[in-house]
Order: sequence, then structure tokens, then C-alpha cells
Amino acid sequence: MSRHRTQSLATVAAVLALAGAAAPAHAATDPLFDEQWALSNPTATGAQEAWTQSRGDGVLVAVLDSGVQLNHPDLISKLWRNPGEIAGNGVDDDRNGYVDDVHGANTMTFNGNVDDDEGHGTHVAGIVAAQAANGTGGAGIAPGARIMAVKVLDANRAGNSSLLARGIRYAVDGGARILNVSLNGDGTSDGLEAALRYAGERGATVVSSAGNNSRDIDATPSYPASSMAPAVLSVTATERSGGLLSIANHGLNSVDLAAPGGSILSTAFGSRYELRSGTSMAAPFVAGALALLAAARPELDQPALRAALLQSAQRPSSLGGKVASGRLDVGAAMRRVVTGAAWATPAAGSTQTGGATVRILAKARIRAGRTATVRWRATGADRVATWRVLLNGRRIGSVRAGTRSQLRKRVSRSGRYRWKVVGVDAAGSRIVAATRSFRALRKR
Ligand SMILES: [Ca+2]
Ligand SMILES: [Ca+2]
Ligand SMILES: [Ca+2]
Repeated sequence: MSRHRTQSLATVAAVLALAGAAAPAHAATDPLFDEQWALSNPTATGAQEAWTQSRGDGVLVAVLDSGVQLNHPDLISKLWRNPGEIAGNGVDDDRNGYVDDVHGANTMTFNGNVDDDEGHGTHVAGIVAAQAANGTGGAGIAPGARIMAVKVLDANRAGNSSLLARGIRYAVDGGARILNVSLNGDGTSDGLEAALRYAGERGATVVSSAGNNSRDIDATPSYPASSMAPAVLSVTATERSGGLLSIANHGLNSVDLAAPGGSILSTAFGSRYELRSGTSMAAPFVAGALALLAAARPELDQPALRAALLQSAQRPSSLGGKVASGRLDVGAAMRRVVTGAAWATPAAGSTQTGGATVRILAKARIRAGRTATVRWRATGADRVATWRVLLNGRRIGSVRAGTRSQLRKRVSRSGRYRWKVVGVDAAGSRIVAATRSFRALRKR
């Protein structure tokens, strides 16, 4: 038996906001979204492009970790429910070995007590599937997915390979085909390897963090990431700059993919939100990416979806020799699995909700130092009370509907910019939104 643990706790950076706290920016959607760089920066993971096709609706993702805060406001609606189990009757109704395992199981106590007592699992679960567009916190990469909470770590975030093996079998038997394992140990065991093979034989993927020892795990393995079982998809972590996170493990043979893992904002224990860093944060972006692909192409099996992710990865030179493929680009992977006429194309520069549309009219290029103007045209948007205008995610103004439909802002620096216009109703709920990019050229 080998000891396994998560390693991200020491890097908790900050508590950013309380659930339900006043959120002035775009409260109708997700007030912390702009701080979630892995999602709000369109090129960090390609999630926004993938979302044009899929939100991961209904796909089950098992989070094998310290548990999940079940009543977190951004997670409460995202939980899997075991159809064969009656809650709170003290009976193992579906005879799977776990009493009252309604939202998942605790592999130490053989019951459904999966409440998080550490915080790590709650953070990981939110990266996968935190609820989007509910006016609270941030969003997950696959906000339509469901979370099965499998508690394999104790309050000291320690576990072992036999608890993990048990959790893998539970998740697979419960119907999960995407498992996230953000924990690592220096050794493996026959039982763990058998469970990983079992997952593969039943068509599941075990997304595993590469670990945070700044080492080459081809030379010094870390499990389950280094396991040769084909179901294992191991993930290292990148910084916002795109380079490898300094603590992240690497390995040309044993690390498959890189994904954002530096300063990741997600749900925290105690109905909060916080930043954490580590490969533990990178793996769930990949698990969620698989959920997006699975929802878009439910007839494709996990090996095909894994191949799409690996073949479409970005290959920056900074990751050369460190990772077998490259950096996650789920937008490119989506283009690989959804092709031709199947690709759903929204009208350029507009999104539509309940019959309302808005279209942004703005120059594609201006000269830095000049004033940029955004205009918008809405149809069927009678319920919109206020138009909010953002530039690169920062609110620059609000306009009462029916008064005017343009705003101006001086742009001092050259570079890429993005307008966003959001129409909200009198209660602050989002009705419609559109984005449009432009480039400010260097001053002459
Ligand atoms: Ca049961
Ligand atoms: Ca029961
Ligand atoms: Ca949210």
C-alpha cells in the first residue's frame, strides 16, 4: 500500500469573495468570471470556442478527492444523484456496499458522507462544473456536467492506494466514464493498477495530476500519473504566461498534456472562492474538457476523445521535451470532433437568449491614442433594462435601454481588445450579450 495525498494546500493564495456578496461587475452572470483566466482568456484553454457547441450537459465526472461541499451555492445544483439509493434511511438500497451514497461515496466509511473537510475537492469540483450564469462566483469549464463526489482522502488530505483503488471502482460502477484524480503518491500497488485497468476496460478515462515536486516523473514516477494503464491521462500545469508552473512535474513519456494550474480561482470550502495553484488544478480542466467533447459527440468513446485532446494540443516551445503532446486547446479538439455542417454557428458577434439578439458594430482596427466607439443593435430585447459595456472584461459604462446605443472609450495602448455588451433586465438577470474584438495599432 502506498500513501497518496494532494499537495496544493500550501499554495492557497487568497480568499477573493464571499458567496452572495455584492458583485457589481456583471452580477447577472458570474461576477468572478473575469478573474478565471483559464476561461476568460479565449486562448488559455479554448473553452469559449468549445462552449459554442457544448456545455457538457449531463456528462458525469467523478471527483476522487477530499469530498465536495455539497451545499456550496455554485455546486449544489451540479451534483450527481444515485438513482438506486434512498437518502437517509441507513440502508444500502442499491447494495453497492455504501449506505446512503446519494451524491457519491466515502471509501473510508462505506457511506455517503462525502462532505469536504479540507477544501481541495471542492476547488477541483468547481473547476470542472461550477454553475454558470447564476449571478454567483465563477463558472466551471463544463458547467453542464454533473459531479460525483468520491471521498478518498481524510481531513489531513492523506489517503492511500487502496482507498483510491476502491474509489475508482465505485465511480466506474456508478456510471462515471471521466474520473478526476488530483492526488499523487510515490508508489503504486497491484490493487491500484488493477483498478486503473478495470476503468480502461469499461471505457473510462482517469485524468491524473502529474504532481508538484518539480521533477521528471519519467525518472522518478508519481502515481497514478505514471501508471502505464491506458486509461490514465496525466496532466501537468501551466502558468498564466503559458510556461510550465515551477512546482509542476513533467515527463515526455509519462505526462500527456498540460493545462492551466497557476492561480486558479474556484469554489472553496465554506461557500467561498479562492485561488489555488498546482497540477491538482490542471487535471480538472482536462476532465471538464473531456465532458464538453463527450456531450457534443456522445457516440464517441473515451479513447477517441482522449486522442482528439492530445492531437489538438498547442505545442509551445516552452513545453518542448516536458510533455508528450502540449497544452490543452479544447476549442481545437471540439473542431476535430464536430465537423462540417454539424458545427453550430451563432450569428457573428451576437448571442441569443429567448429570441433576443444584439449585434455589435465597431471598427476592427483603430490607432492607439484615439477613442474607440462601440455601437450595438438589439432586436427582440424588450426586457432589457440596462446595457452594460465592458472592454477587456472591465466595465466601462452602463446605458439605460432606449436612451442611446453607443459608448466611447479612449484606448491608449496598442494591442488586442474585446468589447462586450450585456443586456440585463430590471432584476439584473442577463438577457443577451455579444462580444467583438478589435486591434489598436501602434501610434504613428
Ligand atoms: Ca448504496
Ligand atoms: Ca439508503
Ligand atoms: Ca457561478
